[in-house]
Amino acid sequence: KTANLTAHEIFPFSETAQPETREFLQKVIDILLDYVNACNDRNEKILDFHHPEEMKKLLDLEISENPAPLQQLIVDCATTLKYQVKTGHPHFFNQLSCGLDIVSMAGEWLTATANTNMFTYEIAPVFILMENVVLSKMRQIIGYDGGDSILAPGGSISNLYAFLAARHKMFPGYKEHGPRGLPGDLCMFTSDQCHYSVKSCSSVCGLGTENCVMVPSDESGKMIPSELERLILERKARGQIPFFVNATAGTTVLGAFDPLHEIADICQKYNCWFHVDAAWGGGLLLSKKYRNPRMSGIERSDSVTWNPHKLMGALLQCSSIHFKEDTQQDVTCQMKLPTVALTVKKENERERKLKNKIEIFFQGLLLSCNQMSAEYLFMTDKLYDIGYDTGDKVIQCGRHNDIFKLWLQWRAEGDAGFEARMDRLMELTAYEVKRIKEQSDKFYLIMEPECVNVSFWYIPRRLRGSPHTPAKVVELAKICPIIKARMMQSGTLMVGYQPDDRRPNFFRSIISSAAVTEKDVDFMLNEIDRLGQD
Ligand code: ABU
Repeated sequence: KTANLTAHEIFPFSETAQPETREFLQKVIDILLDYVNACNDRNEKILDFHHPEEMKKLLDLEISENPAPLQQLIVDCATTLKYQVKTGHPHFFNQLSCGLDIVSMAGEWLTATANTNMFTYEIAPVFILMENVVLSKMRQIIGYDGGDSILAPGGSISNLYAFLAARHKMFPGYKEHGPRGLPGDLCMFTSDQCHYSVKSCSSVCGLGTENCVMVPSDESGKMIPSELERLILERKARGQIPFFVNATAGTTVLGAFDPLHEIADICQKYNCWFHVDAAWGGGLLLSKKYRNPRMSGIERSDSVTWNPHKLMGALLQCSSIHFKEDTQQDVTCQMKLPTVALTVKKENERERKLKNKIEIFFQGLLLSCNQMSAEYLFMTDKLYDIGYDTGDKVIQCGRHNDIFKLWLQWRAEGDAGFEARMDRLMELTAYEVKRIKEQSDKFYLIMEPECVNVSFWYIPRRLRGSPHTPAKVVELAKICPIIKARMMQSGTLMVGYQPDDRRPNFFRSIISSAAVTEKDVDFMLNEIDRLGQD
């Protein structure tokens, strides 16, 4: 029926087109379901790789003057997924976000259908309440009592929110006066293994990357606390103001966890904001077995980034930033506040700081930091409690609904389900390490992993049996891109590789998909061996 129709002959253009609209959507859903089946079929390839110029020839991407028929749109949907990399396939070990959780995906479908914006309770009442419940649960798991949180578009932006809140809390004059509102030159600290978004904060927020100090890490990729202290003192001696320290709980490449208690002590000593980027490792907070000692001390932090779209398997994107600072108006404390009018006309610096303290207290740190009070959206005379409007707490206006898929998935799993999931991912990682060690003629394990990142080299036949020298490592590193290219051309497997500060290219496999089994781990190693034949 829909074959010759165009989009203007179904909803919302034609109000009588319920059957045609349903038929069109049903066809699209069939394509999606076929794709879900293919993602879960180990005989299917992960990808059908073509170079960009070749791919352009296989696709018809032009937007023409006239409307394309619905039939064409259905073909377009099928073609798009035909060439999409199946990140949910059990042989996809390439990214921190692997897998295709069916319940979370159902949530994303519903989210797309509801098509709302998360800035006000007015237009997203159920989703806003869900966000409150889930984020408050996550803060409790971190070990915060109270506090505030927000879902942000990715871990990099979550880290940026931490930076902004820290600067606002410590130097409230910046919001109004920019750099002139600062008492001096700020600097921040993070390990040399951190995610690059931390350094990006220093550039985006006007410190300059030279004032994001990279603290050396040890052999396993953990920040060295004594080096942090040494560098803080060095910058102070130069007259700078250290104000922000980022610790990483699960580094991107090696999966290392910085020593949080020792870093917290240093932050306390030098009055620095203590942020933990647990975008990657955060999921392990849900496991009694693996949470400690990795994450011990996280409860002492001022803020935490945690991405459910990584270890927890929520669909992209789903990233959260959590703050310890309580934002709820606490009636018992109101009495203790000095009676200073919030609208001081001619304020001196002391009054301004006091006013800011009071504002932060009453409104919350996030709101005080980011609020622009756009009256067309955040009216103060609405019929409901405007404390539920989240839009003025964030630097974006429109905010995607990332909560429903996570809420639905958490309902489906329960805390116990997520805990079992974390334990299983770690169990599979241990299995991979064991298999690598059992085949030490073919593989070289670079280090014992703390997370689900496994770092290794493949040893081709011609290099087997010879001592592990720097010259041999140079050769092993050259092989990584060759095998990766073969993986992509054969379409059977995807595992990432990269160099780091200490070594040239090596493989980093990630097990963060609930679909992976021991058989898939064996497949990965056997396939690398097959593709690595000289
Ligand atoms: N933001 C970290 C994602 C990188 C990765 O998947 O390897």
